[in-house]
Amino acid sequence: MKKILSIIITTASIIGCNPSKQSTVPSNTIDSTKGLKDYYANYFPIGVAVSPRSLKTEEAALITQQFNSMTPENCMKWEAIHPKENEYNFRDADSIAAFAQRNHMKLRGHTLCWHNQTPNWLFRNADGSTVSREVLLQRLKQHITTVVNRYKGTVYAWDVVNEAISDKKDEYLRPSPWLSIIGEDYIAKAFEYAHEADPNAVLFYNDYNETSPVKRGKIYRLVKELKESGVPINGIGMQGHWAINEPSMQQLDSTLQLFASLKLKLQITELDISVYHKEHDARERKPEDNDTEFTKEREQKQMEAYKMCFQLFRKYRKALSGITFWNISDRHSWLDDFPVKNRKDYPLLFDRNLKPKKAFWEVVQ
Ligand code: HAH
Repeated sequence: MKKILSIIITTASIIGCNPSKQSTVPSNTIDSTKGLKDYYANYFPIGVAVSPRSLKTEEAALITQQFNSMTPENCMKWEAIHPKENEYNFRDADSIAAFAQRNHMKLRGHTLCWHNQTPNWLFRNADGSTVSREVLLQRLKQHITTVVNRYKGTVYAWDVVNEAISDKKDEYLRPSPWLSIIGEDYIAKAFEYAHEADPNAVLFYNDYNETSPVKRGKIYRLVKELKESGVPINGIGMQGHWAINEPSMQQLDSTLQLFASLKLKLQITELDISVYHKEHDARERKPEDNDTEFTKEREQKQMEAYKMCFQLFRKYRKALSGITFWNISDRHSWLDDFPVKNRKDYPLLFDRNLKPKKAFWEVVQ
């Protein structure tokens, strides 16, 4: 018997998203009238990860003043946009898409296939057993087709596969239900489905810890093999979750050089620079973590790190087609909870009052 899918589609509520309402936003939240996007107009678009809520607060004025591209931080992830098999929730993503269109901003989609922030039903049959390769491919195709189709013409680029590569030295792909149920070709399939749904979208493989010599070698290999076997992949997204002590200039330079040599698009998709020393694994907070002030020393080190990064971004301007910050200001960052739970971080160019930090002036100089 034919299975009838009843898809509940929640459409955008545009209430509260009217740009004319922005006139109520205090104009003194920032001193300069020129934004990052203007300073870098001849280089690359400058983007920011946003939540639907941020577009209804005073942060909205900062976003439109500083940035010409956006990425939804969470609301296009599988668990948010497709929480149940027959239920899509487009409301939040729609409101971000509408804001981008109204303000003539680019929009990146994040992300179609990932091992995190996925709902429980995805890998299971109704009886709780693990789905077959065929069923999971069918679900992946249906999801990608639906989501990519909906934002066709608004989302110009997609992070198609996120974080498929292992962080372990001797392991190539990350163990995940995608890999164990479908096999290695789940990556190629995701790109094919996305390309079929929107042949004009720019399709990225996106990953973190991309400046590590071991991991970048694996990313290079994966993307090169995909490209050579005719998979419709257009670019590499380097997340860029960095810190005051990592990567070094040499490390970042050689990574950009290596990826640029693939002659694909290259973007920094999730930039932030933590004021703490880099740690890669999540852990609980300890007494030693109590020093969480944004000290002069941290400010200085972060400024130098941002300066170095943007020097190199300018050097590789021909290869780079976008730099996106992961969150807007130090008011809120995902790093407030990662890798150390509940430890305040200050990783962005705007402080908690939405004022540009010293690092901002270093970046735009
Ligand atoms: C990124 N992962 C994700 O791409 C993004 O969707 C999320 O909002 C924040 C960061 C980085 C990461 C992780 O999730 C787990 C361990 C290390 C790094």
